[in-house]
Amino acid sequence: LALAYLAAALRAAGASVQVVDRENQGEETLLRVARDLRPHLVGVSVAMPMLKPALELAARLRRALPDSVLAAGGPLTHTHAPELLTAGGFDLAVQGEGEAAVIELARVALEGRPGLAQVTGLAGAVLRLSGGVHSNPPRRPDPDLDALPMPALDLLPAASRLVRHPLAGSRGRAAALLTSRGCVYHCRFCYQYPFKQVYRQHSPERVVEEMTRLNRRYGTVHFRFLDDLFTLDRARTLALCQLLCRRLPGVSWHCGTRLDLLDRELLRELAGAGCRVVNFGLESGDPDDLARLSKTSRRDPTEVVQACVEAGIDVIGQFILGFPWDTRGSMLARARHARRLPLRAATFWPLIPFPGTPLYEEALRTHGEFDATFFEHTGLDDPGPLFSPVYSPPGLTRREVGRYAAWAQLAFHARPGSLVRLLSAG
Ligand code: B12
Repeated sequence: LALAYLAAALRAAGASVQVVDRENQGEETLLRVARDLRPHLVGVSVAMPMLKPALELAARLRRALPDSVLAAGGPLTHTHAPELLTAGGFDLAVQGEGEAAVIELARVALEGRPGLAQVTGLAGAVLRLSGGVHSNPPRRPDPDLDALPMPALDLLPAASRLVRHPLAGSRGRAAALLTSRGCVYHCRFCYQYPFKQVYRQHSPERVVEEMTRLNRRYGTVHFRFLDDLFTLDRARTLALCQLLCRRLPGVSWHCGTRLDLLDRELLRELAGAGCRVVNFGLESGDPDDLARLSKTSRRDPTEVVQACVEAGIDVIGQFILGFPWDTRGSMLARARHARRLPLRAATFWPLIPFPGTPLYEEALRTHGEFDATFFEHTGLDDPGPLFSPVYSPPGLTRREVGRYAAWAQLAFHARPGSLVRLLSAG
């Protein structure tokens, strides 16, 4: 979505834009397009699991396009701008939302790399100057999301635009959408960056308009809402559901939210408007764990999950294993708690303490096994840390945490009832 939002902003400003999705089209295609096009500006979107591949890509782009401006953006620029500039050879890193920034940057880039002298005025830019790495004042989050053009999904390759999804039917494809940006909570495992902490939302009209266009153009009947907190504003959620019932009956969708942002009436409305699945980061069933994660909720998970099921909405629960204070017993208890909940599916993730999160600092202080620079030597092409843990609490090895996560997953899904629920998805 980031690429599609940036492309839409540039296109609305009159630029000619080409998007290449390295994940789906591969790096060779990306480099071939870059060589053929010789663009003024190449922007690369970087999140933590992509640091290593992004640095390697930047070096190849630099060799292929010595005169183009190379810019990095995305969540990682908030903690790793110096690395992107020095190890990666990016000309600059842009922190914060990119829609306005990329237009200003494109104007500067028309003059090629010498024009970069002017980006000293670009809010949110971090760049190399003779005196070292220099950070401009921060960029303010865009206050009016509806003023942003809709993401230019038409510029993405088909495979990135829509993905297969069980709820989209056998031939159907699902589209991703954001109806809000930001989050008001501060869970200690989550990467917090300035613009994420300012919650803003699209109007229900704009959301339904975007869905209607996707439905007409691509026949999309299932939508994935990627918001951090889809139901934070109850009144807006209700208004959105009512509008969806009137304007797009028959579509289905799924979203993610918190236990304490749902009630029975809201659940009825969500279900009536096409919500089929809600995804919760449940993390743990033990209130002490949740307090240590700064993720307290006064709601009982069993009661909320049951209310979802009664409303006709399936629930997927995400759990974490390997907190700095975890023991074998506490991990087993967490897996047992998950099995007692009427969930459609559950995922048990080994904790990845990401730099920029309070849990990273805590993991460094405990004397567990911690490959604290894992992101420097791994990437999505090598999804090791997503499956084999980078951290284990004192008294446990990383391999053990990985085995507990695999076992918890198996024990959850190998039950006959759970298998039936999983296979009947859709
Ligand atoms: C949807 C999502 C997923 C999806 C899809 C991921 C994907 N690859 O598309 C799934 C569920 C698969 C997922 C998985 C993971 N995710 Co995730 N995910 C998100 C989420 C909720 C939304 C991403 C999104 O589309 N945002 C909307 C776009 C518009 O925002 P954006 O990407 O930040 O882009 C804006 C700016 O950053 C900027 N910008 C971006 N690129 C560029 C480039 C240039 C040149 C410029 C100028 C500007 C610019 O402009 C954009 C528009 O304003 C974010 C949290 C969030 N709210 O953003 C986490 C988030 C990106 N995920 C995160 C993590 C940690 C993961 C996992 C590693 C989790 C795990 N432990 O397994 C995995 C990694 C797998 C992977 N393939 O990447 C972290 C990344 C932290 C970091 N330091 O990089 C985030 C930020 C959550 C968090 N707060 O901790 N994720």
